[in-house]
Amino acid sequence: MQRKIVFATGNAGKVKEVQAILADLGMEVLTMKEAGIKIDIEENGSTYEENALIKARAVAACTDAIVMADDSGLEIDYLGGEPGVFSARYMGEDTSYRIKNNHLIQRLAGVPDEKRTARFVCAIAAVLPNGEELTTRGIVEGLIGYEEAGENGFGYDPIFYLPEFGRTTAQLSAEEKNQISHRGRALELMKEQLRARG
Ligand code: ITT
Repeated sequence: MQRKIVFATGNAGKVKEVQAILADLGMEVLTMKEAGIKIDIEENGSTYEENALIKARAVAACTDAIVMADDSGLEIDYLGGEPGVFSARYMGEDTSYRIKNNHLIQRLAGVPDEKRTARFVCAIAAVLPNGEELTTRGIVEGLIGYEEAGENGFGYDPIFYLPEFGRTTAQLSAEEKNQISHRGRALELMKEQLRARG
């Protein structure tokens, strides 16, 4: 099997996590940029898996390496699952997460703990050099906090509170987050599938 993986993402926060989680696979993990691939991909799927496959297929057309992609999002039950697959586009791609996070906190003003349930969901897609396509999914359950807390991670991490840790995912170390996160779980499942194929 090819020993090189190109990870199809433009999100620097994801890249850091993915490189740490895949480190023990013994394969070289390159970003699109490092692989010299510069393409714009329209994410027009309606599920995380569809969008992850759209990204992985687009990049697989440009390289012989294994290609993986991540599509993920935050689902808030009180908001009917918003922002979900639109998490990156919520309030506009260029709007800061300080603004997005505080806006979500405002939308949950007065909502008690038991109705603040939410989850991060991550689908990982892989396209192998022989054309085989694989997907895995990971989920982590939590609550939407009352204020932002923590500087680690990225995106919605400062408002995603884990009752069992008493902290947000932005207050966890990188190692702690990767052990319990949606991305960590989905990538562990993907590693198993790759290892099974040698
Ligand atoms: P690529 O498509 O280039 O990978 P993206 O940021 O556009 O980058 P997505 O379409 O998958 O990626 O959007 C996922 C969004 O969900 C991401 O931008 C964050 O806002 C949020 N998100 C996903 N995982 C997260 C995490 O671990 N911590 C905080 N926010 C996360």
